[in-house]
Amino acid sequence: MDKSTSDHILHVDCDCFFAAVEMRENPSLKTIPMAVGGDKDRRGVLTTCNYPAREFGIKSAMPTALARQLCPDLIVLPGRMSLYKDVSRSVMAILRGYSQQIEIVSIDEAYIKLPKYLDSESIAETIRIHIKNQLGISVSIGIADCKFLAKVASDWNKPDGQFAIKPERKAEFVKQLSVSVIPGIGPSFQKKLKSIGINTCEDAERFDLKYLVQKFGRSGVMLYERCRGRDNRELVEYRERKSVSTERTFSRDLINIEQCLEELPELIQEWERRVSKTAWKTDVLQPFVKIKFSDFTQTTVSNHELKANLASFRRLITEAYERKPSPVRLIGIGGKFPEVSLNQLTLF
Ligand code: TTP
Ligand code: MG
Repeated sequence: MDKSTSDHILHVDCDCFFAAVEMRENPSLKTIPMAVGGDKDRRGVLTTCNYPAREFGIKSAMPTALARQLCPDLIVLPGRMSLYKDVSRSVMAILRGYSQQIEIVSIDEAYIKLPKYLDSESIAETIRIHIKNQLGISVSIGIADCKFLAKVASDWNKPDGQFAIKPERKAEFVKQLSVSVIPGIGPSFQKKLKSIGINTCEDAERFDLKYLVQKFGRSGVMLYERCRGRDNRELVEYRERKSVSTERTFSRDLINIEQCLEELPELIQEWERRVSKTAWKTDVLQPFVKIKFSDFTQTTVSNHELKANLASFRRLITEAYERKPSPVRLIGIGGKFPEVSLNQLTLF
């Protein structure tokens, strides 16, 4: 049993992601230097490369022509974004199986939160094996009590590894970190910090909050917190949208069903406008309605056998009203999306 006092944050990052997917599709690429990116003749750059290519000093965002100078045998593939997106969705679906609290940060990385009583290190190991067996690519995982340190930790034993910053080792671990690993501290900020003698988190810890704020404003507060290993940012969760609805509260209560039905065309117009911003068409949605009466009680009616349109909304409103024929102060209408598996959703 883990004795930590706060929940665990896991940062999961795929190893050389686009290249890993290409190596899965063609295993003969595994041991030779390869990259994914634009052609050198068109002044292209690389998106990423596999680990054998990294031994030549090749990196993401490097011009392809330069990469070929470093490694003349480098294989450069053009890239297949829709395949990478598919694999990404599968990675995220697997992670969601381990925690409902998930923040998808980019195509190949996400944070998940696990309750403090769980053994985060063995779960991380299980996740790595699960992803490898099911998808044929590897991920690295960092474990800590906050996002910033979990992200630093996922780089520690990359590729195909994991690293946990245990609460009792945290202070010591943070001290030796270069301030450059703190998200939000870019090269120009780093230069300014260097000029006042700050290279590591331990250096930064010697400056008091007032000084850092006067000199760097909000970034000073951030530096003050991070160099002590503190980061209280919550996960920004991606929530699947399940329905689209709209409602209206009337300035004067509606006193019979005819008045209620008269309001429908305008409500539907607004609702259709909202639906048009989603991937769905109105007639595949399952209609539901809500009525709030003047005594503030409310009732909802839905019917998954109907298609959402004027006729079905009329029918549901009538049904709702008849449950309690009394003055109405609010009407809401909506449509529920059909259930689809996670793999079919477009996340990006
Ligand atoms: P990263 O996680 O930054 O890199 P990576 O997964 O390739 O390698 P690592 O093992 O170090 O994590 O980015 C994820 C993917 O995003 C990467 O495979 C390709 C794409 N990408 C770009 O398209 N352009 C870029 O400049 C970078 C950095 C990444
Ligand atoms: Mg990655």
